[in-house]
Amino acid sequence: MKLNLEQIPREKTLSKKEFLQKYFKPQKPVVIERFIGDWPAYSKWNLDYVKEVAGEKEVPLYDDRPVKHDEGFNEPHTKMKMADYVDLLKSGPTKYRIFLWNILKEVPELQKDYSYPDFGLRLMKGLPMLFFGGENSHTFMHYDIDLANIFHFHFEGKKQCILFSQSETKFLYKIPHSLITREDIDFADPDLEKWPALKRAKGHIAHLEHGNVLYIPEGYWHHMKYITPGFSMSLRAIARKPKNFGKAVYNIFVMRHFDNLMRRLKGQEWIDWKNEKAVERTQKLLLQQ
Ligand SMILES: O=C(O)CCC(=O)C(=O)O
Ligand SMILES: [Fe+2]
Repeated sequence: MKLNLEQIPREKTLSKKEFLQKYFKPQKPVVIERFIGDWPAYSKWNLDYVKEVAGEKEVPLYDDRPVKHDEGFNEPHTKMKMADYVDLLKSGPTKYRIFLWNILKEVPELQKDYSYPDFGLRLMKGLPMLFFGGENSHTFMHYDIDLANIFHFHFEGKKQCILFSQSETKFLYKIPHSLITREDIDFADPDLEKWPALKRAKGHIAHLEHGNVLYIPEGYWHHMKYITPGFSMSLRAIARKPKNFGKAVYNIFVMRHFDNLMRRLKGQEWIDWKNEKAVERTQKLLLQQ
């Protein structure tokens, strides 16, 4: 048995009005295939170009090791020069990813290559973020701390994206006081006997290719698997639903600090407790369904 995933609709292109009516208002994901044909990035951005403009930059890298108590929230696992990282990506499968790399701060000249599209939402101009991954690497299933609307533009290669709305959280073995699910679930090929609640979850799936943009509605869970090496840029717009906005404020100002404090106080015991709780809570909720 497999996860219950429906294909995310694909549009060749989309007007602002259609986007707002068909996708933003009902909070549904969509892939727009040919939206950025007029951006210089569309023809210029690939791994060789990144190596050329940012080769000397030191980049923070993440692999898929489980969260440890003595590592802070989103702390990188190693560092490397971008030129060496691009070589590594091209040499074969690697788990190393770059997560949340701020273009404005790191390589401002890349700003000339894209513009902020008018989807009818106010995009946060200070936070264009890049993400890189090697063949077969994946991000953990998570949602973003600010539950933003995300426009995820993909460059070079192929990427698989699995999404769940917040309404499915009860089936996903969410870790309390964090934004992730159990890290030992492989969402690309999950063991549904071991994680039976997943059979109940209804999700969405899409494959992105160069130049495609995926709209991820507010607070949606997302799991990205790089089928081939590549990178993406996310632009974000603040959560509009009061409930989501409230959660964002709580996560940023309370949850994150509470979790860091508990890691310092209780160490690995805190992490282990949260992992157990994730299973316990999901099983309990399942019985109530
Ligand atoms: O594609 C990735 O590596 C992660 C993207 C992501 O989590 C995001 O855009 O919020
Ligand atoms: Fe994310």
